[in-house]
Amino acid sequence: MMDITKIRADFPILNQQLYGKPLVYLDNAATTQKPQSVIDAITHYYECDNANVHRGVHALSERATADYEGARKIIAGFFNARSEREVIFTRGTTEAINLIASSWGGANIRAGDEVVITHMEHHSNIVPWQMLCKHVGATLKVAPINDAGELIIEDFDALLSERTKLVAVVHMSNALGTINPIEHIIEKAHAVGAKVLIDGAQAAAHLAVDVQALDCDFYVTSAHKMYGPTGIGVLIGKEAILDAMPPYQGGGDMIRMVTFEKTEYNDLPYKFEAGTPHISGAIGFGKAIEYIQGIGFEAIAKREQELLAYATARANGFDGLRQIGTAREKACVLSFVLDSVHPHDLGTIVDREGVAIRAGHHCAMPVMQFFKVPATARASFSIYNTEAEVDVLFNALKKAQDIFA
Ligand code: C6P
Repeated sequence: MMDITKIRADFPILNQQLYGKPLVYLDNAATTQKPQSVIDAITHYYECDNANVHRGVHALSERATADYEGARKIIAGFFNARSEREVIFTRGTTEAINLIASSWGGANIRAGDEVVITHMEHHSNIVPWQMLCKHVGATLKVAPINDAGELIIEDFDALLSERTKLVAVVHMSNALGTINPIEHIIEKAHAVGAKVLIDGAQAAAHLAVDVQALDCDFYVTSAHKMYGPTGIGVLIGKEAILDAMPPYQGGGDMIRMVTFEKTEYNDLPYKFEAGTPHISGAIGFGKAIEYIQGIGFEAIAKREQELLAYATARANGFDGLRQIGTAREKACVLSFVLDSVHPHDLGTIVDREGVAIRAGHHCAMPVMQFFKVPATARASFSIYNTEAEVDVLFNALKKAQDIFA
């Protein structure tokens, strides 16, 4: 059994009042809060070790480099990458996808080729492919979803052909909570010779990910949705594919030798890490992963499913509430609209009750278009949330409904 009181004590930000009411933080899909261990690791770096990495011969630089590379090792272990060479630090999921589109896509996608995505993608996994397809004359194909917000698997399968060069799919939808059958997707895509990119921005804090068992070609995620800092994320790719890709950005650290005539690029992973990296971010990311490992995915999944079941039952019994996203395989996101209240008004009213939720299109406008809503309200849960907090949310929703009645 998870000790929620102990877990909540790890997150200092939770212990505060807003408008005289206890903070109820239910916007975890946007970004999770950070445990003290992550905050301490970042503070320690700036208080004791601050120096640039890979460059200095002095003690501080050696310590900073050891901790930065130590974080890479932790991340490689967490995702079961084959080696640290497969772990590229990026600014986050968005930059990781843009890196793949620009570098791998630029080198491998040609006129007449097809890139397959799904109707439930975040803009980060739509726009870079649209840009690439437009640039090279390729076609973007979109696999449809059903009314529950699930991928229609037969239609996805039917989209694949020898023209498909890449399948780019979200592991867990931020707008719906749907968990996609990525094992099936990867197998089918590989059968037609396509590479597969999995957008793990939402999934990585909730599900164990083993990139070798999955056999995906690229897996990307952001630390800030995994109890880590903002501005840092990771691209994990198969070494042979990364090796063959041209650099994404040029600059310091990504080179071995430079003359005005030519440049020799550095080995992996540094070939893709031009410039001074987000050192404290990487160190904080490593600590965040250790925090998750300390709890374990079995306990995390059990607790989050309990919370989702409780919130879903409350939603089912709430007059005038329509859930958007009712997939059978779903993680802890409750997206919904109320008959009488626009999601933005709802967000503002529940905020006055101390409840933080997100209202909007969640950077997934095609999902809103599919469900014919301008926006949804979204409560997203984490290990530190409680059933009592879910009750506070529903009391606040009732209040909003009464105001607009
Ligand atoms: N979703 C949300 O509130 P970045 O911003 O690069 O860390 O992550 C982008 C991203 C990509 N894919 C998915 C599935 C995501 O959920 C996100 C970020 C946040 O839902 C902010 S829009």
